[in-house]
Parts: sequence; C-alpha cells; structure tokens
Amino acid sequence: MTIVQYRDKTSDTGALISTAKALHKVCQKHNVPLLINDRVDVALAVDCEGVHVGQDDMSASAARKLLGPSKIIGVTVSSIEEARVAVEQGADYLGIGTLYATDTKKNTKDIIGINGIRRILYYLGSGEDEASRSMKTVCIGGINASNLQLIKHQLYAPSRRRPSKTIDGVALVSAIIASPDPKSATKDLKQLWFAEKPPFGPYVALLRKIQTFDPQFDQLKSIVYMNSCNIITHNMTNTVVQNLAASIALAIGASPIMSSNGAEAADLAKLGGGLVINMGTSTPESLQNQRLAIRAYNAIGGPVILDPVGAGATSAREEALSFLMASGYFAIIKGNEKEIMTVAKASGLVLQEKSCSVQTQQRGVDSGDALYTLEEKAYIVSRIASRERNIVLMTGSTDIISDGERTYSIANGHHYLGLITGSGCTLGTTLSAYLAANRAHYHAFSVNQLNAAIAAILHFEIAAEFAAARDDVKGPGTFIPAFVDELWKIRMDTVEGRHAWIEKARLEEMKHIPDLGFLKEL
Ligand code: 3NM
Repeated sequence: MTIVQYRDKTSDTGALISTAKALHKVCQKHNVPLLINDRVDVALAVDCEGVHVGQDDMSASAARKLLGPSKIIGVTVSSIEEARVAVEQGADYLGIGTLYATDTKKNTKDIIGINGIRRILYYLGSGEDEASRSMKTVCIGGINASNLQLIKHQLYAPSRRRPSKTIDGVALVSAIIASPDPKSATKDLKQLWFAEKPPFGPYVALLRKIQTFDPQFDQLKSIVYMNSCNIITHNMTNTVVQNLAASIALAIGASPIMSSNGAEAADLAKLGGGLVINMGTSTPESLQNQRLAIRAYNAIGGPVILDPVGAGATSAREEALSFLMASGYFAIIKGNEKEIMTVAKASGLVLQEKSCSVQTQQRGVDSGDALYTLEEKAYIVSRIASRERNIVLMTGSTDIISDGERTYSIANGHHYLGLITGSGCTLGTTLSAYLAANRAHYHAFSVNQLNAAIAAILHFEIAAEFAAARDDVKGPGTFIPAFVDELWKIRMDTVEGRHAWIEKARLEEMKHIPDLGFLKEL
C-alpha cells in the first residue's frame, strides 16, 4: 500500500483530529503518507502529508494556499472538464471514478465504467502541458480482488492512439476495510496487482496462439462436458423468449434458471453457471437487477454474456447499453451488425464512415441486408474484442467471432432462425452454458473460451440446418419444435459416439485481418 486516506464523513472535528493523529503515527512508522478526505483543517491540525478533495469540497487551489507547496493534494474527478480544472489548480494526483457501482458511495450518476476512465486518461495523455501528461492517477469504485486484474488488464489494453496513458494504481475502501482480515486482504490485493501471469494475461495469450479450433476435438469435447455437467444457465432475458430459452437449455444438457431478481444473483452465481444479460425488454428497474447480477458473477469469475437487443434503436437502449457496460465485464458480447456497432460506440470507438463501405453503398459478400463486407466485420469484431479484452460475436448469415487474437467466420445456420422469435436470445443461452461448462471443466476462467463459444454456435446452427431439412418442417412454425429436437439429437449422438454431423461445420479462421482504420478511439 502506497498511501492511506482517512475518510470519515460523520465524526465531529475533535474526534476526527484525534483519530487522524493516531493514524498518522502508524503511517509515519511505515513511511506511508496520510491524507485526510475533504477536511483541510484536520490535515493542518495533525500536520499530515496532505488532503483529498472531492468536487463538492474546497477547491485544490484554495487547499494549496492553505497547505503550501510541499503537501499532497488529490482530487476526485469524473469528467474531462473536472480533470482539466484539477490539473490547472495544481492537483498532485487524480482519483478517477466512480468506476463501478459501490455501496461505499452511492452516487450512481457518476459511474463512468472502464471507458469513462479511458477517456479521461486519454485526455490527460494527449495534453499539451507536461502537468497533464505526467499527472498521477488512480481509479476508484467497486474495485476488489475479483476484478482488480481485469480492470488493470482492460486499462492496459493496447491502444492504437499515441500517446497512451494508463492508471498508476487503484484506490479501494471496502475490499480492505470491510474484510475480516484487512492485513491479508491488502497482501492479496498487492500480489494480484503485481502478478506476472494474471488469468487473462500473457499466459492465456500464449495458449491461444498455439491453438486453433479443431472440430473433432473441441466440438465433441464441449458437448460431452455439457452433457456431464448439467450446468446452470441463468437468464435475465426478455419476457418474450423465456420459454424457448428454457427448452433449448434443457435440450443441450443445461439447467435453466429464469430469475430476474438481482437479490438472488449472488447465491445463483455460486452454483457455477453462466449468466445471460439480455436487453430485449429492459426497464430502469430490470437494469438495476442486471447490474447486481453482473457484479455477483464477476465477483467469482462466472461467465456473463451480453445480448444488447435493439441497442441503438432508441436513445434509452443506447443508455442502457452504456449502463450495463459500465457495470462489469462480459465474457462475450453478441449481436447483429447494428447492435455491435452500438457496442463499438459504447466502448469508445467512433465510426469514420468515409473510410468504410457503408458510405460507398458497397454491399457485403453475404446475403441479406448486410451493411459490411466480411473483412470489415472481422476488423470491427476483432477491434472491439481486443479493446474490451473479451469475445465479440457478430451474428448474420455468416457469423464472425473473435477474441481479439483469433477470428473465425461461421457460415452455418438457416434463414428460418431469422423468422422465429428469440433465436439470437437463445443462442446467448447456449453460449452461457458452454462457457460455464468449459470453466467448470478447466477450473479456470478464460482458458479456451473462444473454442467453447465456437462449439456452442456450431451445435446451435447445425441443429437449425438439420431441423429445416426435415420433411415434417413446413416453415418457421414447425421449425421450432424440430429445432429443439435436433439440438437434443446432436447432443445425444455425440455422447453416444456418432460424430458425422460435425462434417457440416463451415468454420474458417480469418487470418491477417487488415487494419481498415475506420474505427477510431474517442
Ligand atoms: N469515492 P469501494 S467511489 C470514496 O467515485 C469513494 O469518487 C468514489 O469504495 C468516487 O472501494 C468511493 O468500497 C468508494 O468501492 C470506493
């Protein structure tokens, strides 16, 4: 731990001073600076190393006048403008937040997520003045042992913009203070921060590099896990598709729970399943429940799938998407072209229309109303995935999936899937179950996740092809029950050693994706 801040919003001044004095003694013994939150008068009274001020407290310049040049002054900022003013007023470091919702400070209006933090960092890093560029920063809000490495990982995600600036550290309250053993909690946190091989770091990148998807191995293995695990898929999904999602979960060998109540998410997360967050019929209340569930699954590393249904169709949905993306980490974000382009925007990427085919009316090579060519899709999907450090799936007549390092096209499926309600949503259910089964098998997050996701898509889409080809299927209505049957049949065939169906896979790795340059960082 490099710095201690004493934050106490309720005690009387006398009590604050005596606690601060006692704290100062301990901190001095360990050579750690002590800062007082909000109260410059208390910092002066105990002659500690400085203060931390929020936007509603004394300004940094006024604090500087009172404290003199040698004291440390930290400022809380949640926007570029606040950062600009803090730098101008001579702050020594910025506490940027709120990163994630936290019970320690209930100001949900300032929750800015990873992308809000990135924007402020970029503003500072590209500043004309040295003070901005060299400003020390920490982020704050909802950080704990379960998400610390991921936060570091995402904020260190490769930026194509120069200069790039990242955080110098993190500020935490409850992860230490509310821990039954603050000393070992602090040790653990420090170890996680400095770990050479975080679970989603270079180690996994190495594993990924040496792997491709081998249908005979990865596909069959995934189905066998699914069949043996009876894994839970927890769906916070729209009201239209719940029934079909539950039937499909059962057919593939998973166990569905359709709970929309955030209060029970922590207990459900412990069962080791996967969570689907589907925005199809979101309301302000359901978003709060979804946020609770995302936090619960992130806390234990359970996979969360985001299906931003209709994102971009209305401004409320666009806001809902930003709200969810600021709530935590998604192992997979899946959507159609328009939805994924809205995800790109929420991730802080802007479309430079002139340099892509949308502007020139060129059509994609796949059928339907595709806006982008396959190459453009691969660029978009891999770009978002490497920025979010997750898997992104763009569905269409040819799907594109990427983890930022490997990108595949999948040309399976049938157009009936586009004529029934909830095929995309139930693919989300299937993905969640496969990822959770994969995690249960490897006892680790991340390893082989892309392969598990591909296996889920192939199972789903080849079953659709078989169903559509049946004599008893006359159209989308009769397709639905046949599809559920075929999902189940593929599972049973595989488990019983009949693997011929796998020959139908139309999967291709897309190597050498050019940097088409039309997605720019904000
Ligand atoms: N300031 P925890 S969030 C004190 O956003 C504080 O400015 C915040 O507590 C800000 O680590 C926060 O328990 C509380 O989530 C952080």
